[in-house]
Amino acid sequence: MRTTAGLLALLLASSAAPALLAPAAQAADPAVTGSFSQPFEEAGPKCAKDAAGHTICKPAGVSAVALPDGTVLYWDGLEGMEDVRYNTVLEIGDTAQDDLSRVLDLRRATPTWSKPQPNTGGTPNAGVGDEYLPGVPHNNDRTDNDGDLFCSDQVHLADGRVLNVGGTGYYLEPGVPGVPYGLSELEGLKASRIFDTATHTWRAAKGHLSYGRWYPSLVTLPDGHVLVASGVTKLIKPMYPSHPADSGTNVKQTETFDPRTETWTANPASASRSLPLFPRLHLLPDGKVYYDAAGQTFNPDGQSYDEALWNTAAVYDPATQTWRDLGLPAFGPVLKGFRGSGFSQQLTLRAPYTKAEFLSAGGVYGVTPGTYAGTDTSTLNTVDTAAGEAFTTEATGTLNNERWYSTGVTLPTGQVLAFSGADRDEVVAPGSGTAVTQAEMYDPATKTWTALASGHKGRTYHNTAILLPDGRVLVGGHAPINTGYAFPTNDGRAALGLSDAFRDPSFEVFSPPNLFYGARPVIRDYDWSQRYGSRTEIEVGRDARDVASVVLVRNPALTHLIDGDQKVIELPITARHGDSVTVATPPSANVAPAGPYWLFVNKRTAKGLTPSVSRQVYVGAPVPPALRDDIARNNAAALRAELRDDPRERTDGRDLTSPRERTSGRGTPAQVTAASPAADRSVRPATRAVAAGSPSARVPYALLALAAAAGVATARRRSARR
Ligand SMILES: [Cu+2]
Repeated sequence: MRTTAGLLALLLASSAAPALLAPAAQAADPAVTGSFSQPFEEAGPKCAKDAAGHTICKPAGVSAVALPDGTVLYWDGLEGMEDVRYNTVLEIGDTAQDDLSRVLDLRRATPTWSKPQPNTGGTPNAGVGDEYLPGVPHNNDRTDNDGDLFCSDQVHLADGRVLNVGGTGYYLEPGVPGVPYGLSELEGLKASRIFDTATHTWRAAKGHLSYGRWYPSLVTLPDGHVLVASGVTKLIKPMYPSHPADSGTNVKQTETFDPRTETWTANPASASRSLPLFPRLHLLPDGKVYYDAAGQTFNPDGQSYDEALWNTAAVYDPATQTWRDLGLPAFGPVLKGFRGSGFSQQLTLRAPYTKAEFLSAGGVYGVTPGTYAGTDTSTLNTVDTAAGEAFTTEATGTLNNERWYSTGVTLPTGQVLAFSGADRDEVVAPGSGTAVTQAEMYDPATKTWTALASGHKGRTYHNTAILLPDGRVLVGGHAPINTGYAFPTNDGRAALGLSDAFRDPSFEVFSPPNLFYGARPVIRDYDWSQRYGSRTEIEVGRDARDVASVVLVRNPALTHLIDGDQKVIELPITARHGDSVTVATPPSANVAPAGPYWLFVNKRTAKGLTPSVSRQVYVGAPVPPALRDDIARNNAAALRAELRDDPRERTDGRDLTSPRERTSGRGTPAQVTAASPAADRSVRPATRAVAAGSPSARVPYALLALAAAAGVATARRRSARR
């Protein structure tokens, strides 16, 4: 499946030229179906034995984080499955190994990979051994599977760090030292790790959790603290003789992380709630946390004695540290209740930021015993924060495929895409499903799903899909449980059309239909650090009159179909000038918790909205000093490529003029509706940012200087036209 370097270069070439991405063989109109690139993966053998005889494979994208430096951090899941000889349940506690991480760099024509250090994320304060059953012998001979990143969750902190929480420790219990068979146990780690984006290194956070958590969910709170909920301490035997009240269910207690001290605080009992694994949690624009009545389950055996509670959507108030039930969501036109292994995507948040909408689709119905076949149902839940979190729910149009474990991606233009998955539950019966490779798109205007192009590779269990800063989508992953919980084999599977029994380290890049609607708008000048409740001006050249909306998209950090911080925030346009728009920044950290966001501008076309390539910005926080050079360079390179690829820019070959000159003589301050100093055009950008109390200056100086140095011809004629 490796393509030639030349083809790859073409396929991954400038995002500003999406037409290049369309494979020649694809007859369909990409403006209707979108388009997948050919798959690509790291060089080298797919798997090889190490000195100890363990199978080491190229990692698959089971978790994926879009870093603010423009690269993608990802790591694998279920490494060591390949070494199971007879039965996964009896052996994986020994054959498993700590999963490996990678950084994928798609910024140049040819993708490159590097290895973060330590590559496994290290083994900080692994909780393994804390919860052995007294009197039961165990085998924990292997120490290289006690600090696995697999089954952790992660969010961006406001300063360039990524917080990673939980994970897996493997052992056999009962088990006997020296004997590689027993009953496998997967114990949730108390680990909390920090990934430093500036150095691409992992380290332990200073504090660790009070509860070991396997499959927890994180949500960043408005004050910058991070809430962790759910996860299980022992997946197979959740029995805890030292704290028996916690037995038989997931971790109900919640904890809160302080990013300054890197320590965790246990929340009071009122903050506890029984939740599924990887609960679908989101921050509401009033600062509370919403549970979308969905998560991961293990049908038909069940997981917790109180699973019935998971059917109810709920809201958590961090101020009072209490939960409140909201109601039962629809599951198709008839049923109500819990959705397992489906995504939950927040739709575009619009001013006045009181209506939060969440789209979930696919997966399986209900808690234990649940169902086995993937569903085509899709549900829209709405929480009205102006009316005391009033909850409404409706079934939308159905998917075009029955699909389990499909990943959702909300686009800057508001549509939601669904990728990958299988037609049935591959945790209930691993290897029994057929891959669903067709992508689909939900239109919030019509509340219907449309079938799009199909990907090249089957990606059933542990797939990922994340938005990229240029508006495309990185689709990857596939790390299945061994066939029927036995050993991995593809014998006979092709004939039956069943999913691949082996992990897949490849990725594909999907270009959504909205990238094929004609020339995309170009962000030429903007604030790379935005404070709350202010105004910010974005220069877009001649496209200003066609700008329909400006949005912020939180940098993705996804695993298991959930990104607790995922949001698209539309910024109201308060003024327009000849070549720029002024927008209101988010009113508060309730709407946009401080941290990294991509700024997109959406332009009206005859076919619909087409987004710009984004610019990396920070909201409510300065651009992290250690990342400033990277971000400025990336932003400049994006602008350079966009201007170079925009035929409308190939005019007189003149260099960029200085931004100062460019800023003067445009629209007058009187055209700006707001009195905000940030909108006062009579002040030069750098001065203006300082006057506004902005923690950082505008980016264009470095950016434009770089662009000018590259000799990019630009549109001085914009001024001439005015
Ligand atoms: Cu998993």
